[in-house]
Amino acid sequence: MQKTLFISDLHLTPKRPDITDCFVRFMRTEAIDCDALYVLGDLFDFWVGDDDDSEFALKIQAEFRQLTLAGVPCYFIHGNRDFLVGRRFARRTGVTLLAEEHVVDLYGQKALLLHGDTLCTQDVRYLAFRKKVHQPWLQWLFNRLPLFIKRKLVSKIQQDIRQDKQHKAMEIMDVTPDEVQQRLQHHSVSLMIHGHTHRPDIHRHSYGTRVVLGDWYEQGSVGVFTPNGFTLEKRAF
Ligand code: LP5
Ligand code: MN
Repeated sequence: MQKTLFISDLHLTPKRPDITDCFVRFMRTEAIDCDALYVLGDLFDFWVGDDDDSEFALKIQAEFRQLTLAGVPCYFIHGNRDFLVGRRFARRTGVTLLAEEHVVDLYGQKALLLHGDTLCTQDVRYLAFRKKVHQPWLQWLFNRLPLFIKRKLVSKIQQDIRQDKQHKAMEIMDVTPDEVQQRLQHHSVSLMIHGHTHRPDIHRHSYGTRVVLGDWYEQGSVGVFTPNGFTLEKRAF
């Protein structure tokens, strides 16, 4: 059967072997049979850089390598937790890194793919933070630090900003409808697929459809696109 699979917000970490096991099962038994796999960001809980040579980092990369070697095209859009996935990761895995907004043709229907963080325009503190950490010169500098220093820096920053998120209202952390409409119009498409908000749903509006992928905190979540349409499905741990 023709199908294209979408996943996001797995937040893979060595601390959650249950998520990793579900992901490995998904890759080996399900993704192996699909036309293409799209990862729409936050695959990792945090990715400190392509120099991460931990057993865990290598294991996840090996799963993608096996899939692409088997002839399944894999694509990746950065999330807010894995914006440091880079060219070395892509080379090692055979995964194609896409721009932050990518239009794909799915069996004749065009769809705009993105992580979803940039749609939350009310979250101005996050967007300012994002702008900072996306500066190429800062990433260049950060990538040259030893791995253990990068890990320390990341956990320090994570600690420092944890409070900030706790004080945000839920609606601030959801997409801004006007922004959704604008991005669809900009790309002249009527379908958008994203993750990030962890509020899986299919929203149908007069100006288009917005599919939100689910996270992998308590189960696997997969967006399945076939020539007959889209379904959001769960996979038990
Ligand atoms: O993913 P989720 O749902 O938990 O939260 C996101 C937003 N949070 C983040 C933070 C990352 O998860 C962790 C960042 C670690 C940073 C390491 C940087 C290493 C340096 C790299 C240099 C190249 O993405 C959260 C959103 C939420 O989604 C919903 O959309 O609200 O945003 C925040 O909480 C961000 C705060 O609001 C920003 C606070 C400003 C603090 C300024 C610190 C400056 C640090 C500068 C770093 C160079
Ligand atoms: Mn995210």
